[in-house]
Amino acid sequence: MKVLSAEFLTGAVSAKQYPPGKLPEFAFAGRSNVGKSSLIKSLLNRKKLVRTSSTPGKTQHINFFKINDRLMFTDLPGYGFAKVPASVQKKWKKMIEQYLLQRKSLTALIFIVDLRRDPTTLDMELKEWLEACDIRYILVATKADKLSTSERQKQTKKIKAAFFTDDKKEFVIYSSKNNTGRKELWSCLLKLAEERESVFPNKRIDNP
Ligand SMILES: Nc1nc2c(ncn2[C@@H]2O[C@H](COP(=O)(O)OP(=O)(O)OP(=O)(O)O)[C@@H](O)[C@H]2O)c(=O)[nH]1
Ligand SMILES: [Mg+2]
Repeated sequence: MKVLSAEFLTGAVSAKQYPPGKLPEFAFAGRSNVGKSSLIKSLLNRKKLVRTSSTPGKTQHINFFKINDRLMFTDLPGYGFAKVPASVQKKWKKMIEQYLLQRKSLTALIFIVDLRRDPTTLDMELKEWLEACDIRYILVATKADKLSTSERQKQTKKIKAAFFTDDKKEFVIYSSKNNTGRKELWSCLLKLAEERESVFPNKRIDNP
């Protein structure tokens, strides 16, 4: 797969700083250190991405990337990192919720969990909130390379049981280390982007 271009546009903390929302947009969210930035890099086949850091809890903005003039990706701050004070986490939560509720071009959220771990209370709170607000999400369980085949199956069952009551929801097992799941996730993203474009043909899907 070729390397896709990712142009860093801006890091925003409030709606007035968001870039224009003209393209179908996908946001990447999950617990701190779960592998959000690695997943974006794996999808784009890139080793580096501006504005990603190896220090957990460092992503404090909503970082907007334009992908090949076709899509937008946003890397959201991770939640639940113990070293980030509760007051800051509260501020981030508000910032993320505002973005998810207001961003009209948001096509789906890529909700990332660690395949090795049982979903946390914070994961479940986000799930409930997304469902209550009717925000579409694709669940991605990453770091699959760290598990054996039988452990993968066991964890997949647990995660599915925690998230879904039926089998119809979008769910992808991923590894950013060896790119397991990349093709599947891309086809899911492109399908949703096309659906979105057909609803808004040649139309600016702008900020509120
Ligand atoms: N083996 C393996 N390691 C991974 C995978 N995804 C991420 N990692 C590692 O997990 C650590 C955290 O990954 P990041 O992509 O920085 O996580 P993040 O969610 O962006 O972290 P914050 O932005 O700080 O919330 C890094 O050491 C990555 O190399 C994976 O699929 N397999
Ligand atoms: Mg990150």
